[in-house]
Amino acid sequence: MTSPFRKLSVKSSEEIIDKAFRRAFRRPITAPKKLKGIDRLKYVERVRVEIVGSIAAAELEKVYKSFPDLSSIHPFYQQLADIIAGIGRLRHCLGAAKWAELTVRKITREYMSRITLSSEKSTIISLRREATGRIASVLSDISEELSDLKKYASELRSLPSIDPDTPTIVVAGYPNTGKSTLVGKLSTAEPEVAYYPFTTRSLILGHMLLHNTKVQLVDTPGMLDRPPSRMKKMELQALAALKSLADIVVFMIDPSETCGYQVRKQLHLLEEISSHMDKPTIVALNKMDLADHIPKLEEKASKAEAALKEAYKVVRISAEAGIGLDHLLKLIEHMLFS
Ligand SMILES: Nc1nc2c(ncn2[C@@H]2O[C@H](COP(=O)(O)OP(=O)(O)OP(=O)(O)O)[C@@H](O)[C@H]2O)c(=O)[nH]1
Ligand SMILES: [Mg+2]
Repeated sequence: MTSPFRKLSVKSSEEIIDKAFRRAFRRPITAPKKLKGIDRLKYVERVRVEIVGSIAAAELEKVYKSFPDLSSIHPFYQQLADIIAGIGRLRHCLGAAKWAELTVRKITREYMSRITLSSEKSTIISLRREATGRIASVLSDISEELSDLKKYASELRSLPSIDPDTPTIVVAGYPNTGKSTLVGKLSTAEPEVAYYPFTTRSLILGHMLLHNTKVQLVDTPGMLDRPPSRMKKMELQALAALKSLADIVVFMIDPSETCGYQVRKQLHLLEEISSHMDKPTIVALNKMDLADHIPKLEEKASKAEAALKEAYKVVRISAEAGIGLDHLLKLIEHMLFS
C-alpha cells in the first residue's frame, strides 16, 4: 500500500482561472448553421459561460476529491497531516474548495438560463461578462485556501509510503550506535530514504521477510536521540506517529561508547522512549565485536544487561560483523508471530 496522499492534485486560483478562460476564449466558437440572428450570439456566449464554469468546477472538484477521507486513514498519516497542515485547517481548506465548486456550478446554471431568456445583444454580452467575472471572483475568494492546500499537498505527497498493516520494527537509539548499519544488514534490498516532516530529518525504510511475511524496518536517524521530555511539540507528534506504526522497538545501545554517549545516558533515553512508546522492546547491545580492543566493553555490556533483563529482551550483537543477528531475528519472529 502506498501513502494515501500520493495522488493529491491542487491548482492555485490563478491557474484554474487561467485554464478556464484560455479554453473559453482562445479559439473562436462557431454557432451551428441552423441558428440565425441573435440566437447565434446567445449560443456563443452560453458556450463560453459553460466552458469557464465547467472547467473551474471540475478543477475544484479534483482538488478535494484527490484528498483521502481524513478520518478513515491510518493514525500514522493522520498525525503526519496534523503536523504538516493541522487537520482543522486542512478540513477548512477542502470545505472551501467544495463550497467554491458548488457556487461556480450554480452561477453557471443561472447565467446560462438568463442568457437564453434575453434577446438584447448588449444584455447577452454583459451577462456573459458578469458570469465569468463572478466565477473568477469565487476563485479569488478562496485563493488563500487553495495556495495553502497546494503547499500542504506537495509536502504530503512526499510522505513515505509505509504500509500500516505490515508488521513494523522501529529502530531507535542515540546517533552512531549502529541503527542504519543494522537496518542495512537486515534489509533484503537497499533501504529507501523517505521524507518525514521534520525539518532536516528523514526516515529510512528497509524490508525483510520473516515467516514468508514482509516486515518493515524503520530507521530513525537523529529523531529519537533526545528524551521526549526535551522534545518540541512537533517532535512529540512525530514520535506519536511512529508509535502508531511500531509493533516492536529495537533500541540500540552502544556499550563501547564509541558513539560518543555514555551507557548511562543511553539507558536514560531508553527509559524515556519506552515510557512514551509502550511497545514490546528489544534492547540490542551493539558493537560487541570490539570486545577484544576495548577492555571495559565486556564489563559494561554485562552491567547494562543486568540492569535491563528484568524489563526487556536483551541481545548482544555486532551489526557490522553480523554477530548475534540470528538471535535477534528469532526474538523478533517470536514477538511478531506467536
Ligand atoms: N565496530 C563496530 N562498528 C559499528 C557497528 N555497527 C555500526 N558501527 C559503526 O558505527 C558508526 C555509526 O553507525 P551507523 O549505523 O551510521 O549509526 P546510526 O545509529 O545509524 O547513526 P545516526 O544515523 O547518526 O543516528 C559507523 O561508523 C559504523 O560503521 C558494529 O557492530 N561494530
Ligand atoms: Mg543512521
